[in-house]
Amino acid sequence: MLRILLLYLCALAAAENGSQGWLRYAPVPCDKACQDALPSSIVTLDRNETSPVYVAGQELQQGIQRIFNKTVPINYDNCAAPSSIIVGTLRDYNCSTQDIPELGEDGFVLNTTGDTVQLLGHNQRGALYAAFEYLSMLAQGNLSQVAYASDAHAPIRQVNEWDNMDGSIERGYAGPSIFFANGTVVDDLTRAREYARLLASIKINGIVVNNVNANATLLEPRNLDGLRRIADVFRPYGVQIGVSLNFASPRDFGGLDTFDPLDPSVVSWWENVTDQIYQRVPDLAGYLVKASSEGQPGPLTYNRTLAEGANVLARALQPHGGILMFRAFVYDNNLNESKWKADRANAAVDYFKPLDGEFEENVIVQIKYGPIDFQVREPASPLFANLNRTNVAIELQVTQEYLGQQCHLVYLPPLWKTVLNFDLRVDRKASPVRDAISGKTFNRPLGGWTAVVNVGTNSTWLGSHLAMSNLYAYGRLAWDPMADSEDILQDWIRLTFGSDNQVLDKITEMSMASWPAYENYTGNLGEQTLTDIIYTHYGPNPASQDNNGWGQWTRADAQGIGMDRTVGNGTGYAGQYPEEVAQLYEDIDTTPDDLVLWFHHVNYTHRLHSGKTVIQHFYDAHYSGAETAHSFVDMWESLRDKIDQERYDDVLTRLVYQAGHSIVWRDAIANFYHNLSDIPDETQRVGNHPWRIEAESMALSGYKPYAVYPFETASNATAIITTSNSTTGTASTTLSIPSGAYNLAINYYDLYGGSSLWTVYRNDDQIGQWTGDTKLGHIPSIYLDGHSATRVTFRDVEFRSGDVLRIVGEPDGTEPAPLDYVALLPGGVVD
Ligand code: GCV
Repeated sequence: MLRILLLYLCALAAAENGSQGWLRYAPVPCDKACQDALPSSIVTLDRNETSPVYVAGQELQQGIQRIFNKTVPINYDNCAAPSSIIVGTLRDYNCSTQDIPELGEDGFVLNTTGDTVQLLGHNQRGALYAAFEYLSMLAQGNLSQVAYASDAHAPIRQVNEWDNMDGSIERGYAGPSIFFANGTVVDDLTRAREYARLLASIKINGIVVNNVNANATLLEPRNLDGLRRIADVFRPYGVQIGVSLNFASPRDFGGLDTFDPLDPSVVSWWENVTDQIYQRVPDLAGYLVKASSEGQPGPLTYNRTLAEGANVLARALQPHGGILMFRAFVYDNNLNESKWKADRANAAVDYFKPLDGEFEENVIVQIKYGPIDFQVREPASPLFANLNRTNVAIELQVTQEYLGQQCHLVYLPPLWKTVLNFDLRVDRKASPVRDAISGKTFNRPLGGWTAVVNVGTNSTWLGSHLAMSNLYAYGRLAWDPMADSEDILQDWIRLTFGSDNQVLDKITEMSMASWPAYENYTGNLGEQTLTDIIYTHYGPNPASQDNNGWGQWTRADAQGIGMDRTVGNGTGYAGQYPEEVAQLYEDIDTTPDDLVLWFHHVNYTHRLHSGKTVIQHFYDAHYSGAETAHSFVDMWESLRDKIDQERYDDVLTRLVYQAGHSIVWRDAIANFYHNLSDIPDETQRVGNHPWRIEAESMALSGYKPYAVYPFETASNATAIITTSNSTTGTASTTLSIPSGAYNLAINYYDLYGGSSLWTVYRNDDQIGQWTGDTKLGHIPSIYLDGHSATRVTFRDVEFRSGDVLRIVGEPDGTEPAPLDYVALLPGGVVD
């Protein structure tokens, strides 16, 4: 019995469910010389169990135990011991007279060159960061001698969670909240503590725990008590919590008859609430506010400026040392597309530039990286160049709202770097965006970073093992934006999957190719992602961009496409940049191809710098992107023997899905613009699928044809569904193909509302079976469309001419076992 229990415990210990993220601390081979070189004790310069320095000591002890199987004792007052690791603040460190460099807030020294390993922080947080950085070296088998000081790029390094009080998460793809359920804070904050640890290890120092579309019930006394518990969990890891506020709370929650920010009763209401929060959470980082945007209340309701609204909250925070993150994501979502000069992209500068200098000193304007909304490619927000008397922070998105919702591998740092490194040429001088957010460009005291992360209860945190590279890299870049995307990635791979060279190479290759591939098979040339902006933000729906008030327009018609954002003839957006950049974008000849449709409206036959026409670029990019996505499957499969089964299988399932969905994207976008422009693909791939058999052309019994909307999300615009919700459908066809082995791909629709069962036969032999209930985490759809369109593939199936291929679909719930087409693909063919 004991033996069985031990085996069970070992299995649990070895479970690779992703919950440890990059802090797995897997064993690293260590011979006698290596063991001898390991420190023999840890000196922790703080005994307080809730202090980050104490936590650092514990982390070091547990990490070394797990990596090297060595138990290292912890002392609290023995700084002279040779061969020890000393962790603490510079103030508490008085063991050596050697020169220690000046450090900034949260900075640290890491020195392994002397008798002792010094992990010394400017403050407690810095000491903890040094400990995690040292452990990261050890976990990668790096025992080299290093000595350096490291300082933060900017003081604000936060994550935002869009968690709702009922436990759901807006744009979260990894299950429900780790903080809230049923209107209040959950009792068990174990996962919150593990998250705090992950964040501290990448030097994140703040977390806003609730959705910017905020619910005022957060301010109920029981919830303020809950916030106290959350803060208690994050504090030992040096992470301060913050909260999102609903601007109408004084009226909707407080019972006042107004939320006018200049009304004295509103001012004192906010002061009183702020005092109550700080009584429970004395080190609250501050507030985050989304005001007068997308239906959220704000000061504009009372004809007060955004600055007047922000300042009331900022002043309430000042006595407590708190900061107000005020979002620049303010725009009119009822714009009129018939007006050539209307442009949502203009909104942030239009609203905020006139207010520059009017915000209190503890306000930080939080600006999304691009002027629209986390698209696959956007130019840097011009607001970064337009606020020189206001603190600013950049807002990135780790959660992949418009970028595949963690069901597509998309390594994001290369995208982020296009913005961070973009030179705004303020006053004709070098002024990359990263300098605006650190405060360097305009000599501002505060500034920094935030990213919407939306972790959930899924053991992998983000719903996908590989997506965690984005969270890791976000923290690394917020500390040092000059760090190389690929170097960061490789640290993450070693920490997450080990140091095998093949593993390193393949995951690097896939990840680095992933954003370009995703851009290729979604939206090109600065056209935005082309996902469905009205519904799920997931699958393709290019038509949804236009003819509505949201302002994410492409202005595509039969002749051309693109937003004319020039000053000369368009919306004037290009003129929001400093002169040199404005000129660059004003002129189509100097606008880079990858943003040409962002800035210019052109005919489909317009020739790019690359020499291709716009339309041919669309076609080629989509085919090439889908091929790259398919190559990820092969790359991952080459690692079969090198990755534990649990993670290998999980990742493979997702990559196979992504490969199938990339075909859905490719065909939808290519067909849509082919249909609109009537310009054929030079290489005749679009609309020409020799290996496909349309489901509607098969012999049907219990199935009927169904016209899919949007048309481009079904091959030949048509699918089949069962004739009723309880009728089993059969679709069959007699094959006339050369005999041989084929990959049998079947495109179907996986709808929310049922788990249909499909079975596929060759004559009377069952080839396989699947159900329509893939729970990959993206927002599901109740329709047959580009979100629900899915592919299953059976590999290397032998067929002979004359064989009958038969698919039997059993509907379930409201899902009528929909089928689009089958493709019999010879090896190597992607279609
Ligand atoms: C939290 C986009 C998202 C919304 C989000 C909003 C924002 O519009 O789709 O879900 O709301 O951005 O950033 O406030």
